[in-house]
Amino acid sequence: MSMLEERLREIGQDHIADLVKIGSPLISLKRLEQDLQEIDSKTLVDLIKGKGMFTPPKGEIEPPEVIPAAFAVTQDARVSRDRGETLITQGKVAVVMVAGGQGSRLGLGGPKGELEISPVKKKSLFQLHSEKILALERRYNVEIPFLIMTSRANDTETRRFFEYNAFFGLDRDNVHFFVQGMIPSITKEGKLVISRDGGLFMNPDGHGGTLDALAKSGLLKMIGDRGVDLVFYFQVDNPLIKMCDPLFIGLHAEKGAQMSSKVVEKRGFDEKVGVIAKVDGRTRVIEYSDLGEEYMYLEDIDGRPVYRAGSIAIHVLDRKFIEDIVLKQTNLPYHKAIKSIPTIDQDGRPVEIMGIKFEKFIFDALPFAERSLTLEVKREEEFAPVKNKTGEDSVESAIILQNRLFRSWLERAGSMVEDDVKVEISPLFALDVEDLLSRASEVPSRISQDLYIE
Ligand code: UD2
Repeated sequence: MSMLEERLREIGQDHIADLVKIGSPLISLKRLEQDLQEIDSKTLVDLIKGKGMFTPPKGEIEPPEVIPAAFAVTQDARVSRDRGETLITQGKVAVVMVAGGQGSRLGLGGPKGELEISPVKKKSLFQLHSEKILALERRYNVEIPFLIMTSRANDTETRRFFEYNAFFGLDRDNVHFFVQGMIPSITKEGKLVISRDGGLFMNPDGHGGTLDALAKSGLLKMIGDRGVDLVFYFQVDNPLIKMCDPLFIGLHAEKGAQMSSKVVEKRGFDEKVGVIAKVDGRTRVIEYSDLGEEYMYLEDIDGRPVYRAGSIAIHVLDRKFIEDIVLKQTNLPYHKAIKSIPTIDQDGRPVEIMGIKFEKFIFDALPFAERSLTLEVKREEEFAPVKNKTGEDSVESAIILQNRLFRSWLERAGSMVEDDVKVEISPLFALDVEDLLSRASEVPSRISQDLYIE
């Protein structure tokens, strides 16, 4: 019996071992071996047996402590912002962007980051994020390592896109790509599924896979060697991201937090986002589907949801905290989803079956933090996720929101922007409204046609 066949039988996958034994053309030994290398036997057996799965927290749920958005304009905020700026200037901060998703909900073929999203110039998400980092590097006269998590499906294309666009002006030596892990799907009976290319059907292991992938790629060590203490984490699909927000970083450091989160007020009681809550004294994200109605519809004295701190997937993590999680092999739990899976039937014909996909979520690291901080920010200033083709959280809405924000900055700088005119400000001209106010004399006093300011 070959080693491969033996391993498959050991883990109860006789249906595939039999095909290997007879040398079936449905199987590619190379692919199968490669796929099985992605995952150790113990994890695989755990998945099949349903071990290490996420279970909704059972402890006492309480509202979290949240620093309100209004704090940003106080005197205290200035002190925290200064602290954040100092940390960035000292090179203590690296950026991690998760971009493993394929944008399938958007009908996109390639990486989501290639989506053209800015209102006038139609810059891609990748370009916007890169230019924000470049603007920060210039502002603070520092090099900021930019770590981009891709997945098997989009890694080559993502690298190619950055190469082709000359890294959008960034020093290519500071841009690092790392590929997230893959995890096999199984049938409801616990059987691995053969993929159409003769290996196993696998999917990316979720944004929770970031921590392991950072360690495996050697990049966690690399940033440590460079003196980085903090990781600013965000998702590729938000063009309004306030990159390395010094206030957020400063507050995180002042509190000695290990992992911090940004939130926005939920649009209503039942908006489908995870909320930050305290469970048994530890801060965590509770997914929409796991928050019982008794909590979801709970009102405060102003009639607002008590659990309104909607997570927008922006975090600061201590590098040491990540190291701890990885070194102690604190496995983040797997969340299950029933999905349609492409495979082949006995005769090699393509079919779809319903099976179980597994994913890990980054926010499941939160309860491991002894200290964490939650900062509320204004949705219209920092959050315009691109999830759908049209309607809410779409390309359309993200363009409207960016345009609206730039218009508000220009109006504060004394410019009159006519209705129905689109405006866009390059991050390299002004990263925020304060930047723009300091360059108000360079801004036209009246804007009557679409304008890109660079
Ligand atoms: C996520 C959060 C939701 C809210 C929202 C904000 C979960 C389960 N929910 O919703 O609470 O914070 O984001 O926008 O996370 N990604 C990878 N690899 C993966 C999976 C995802 O890199 O294996 C990236 C993906 O490219 C994207 C981001 O993670 O940038 C979020 O993925 P999503 O769009 O599937 O998350 P969503 O909309 O379920």
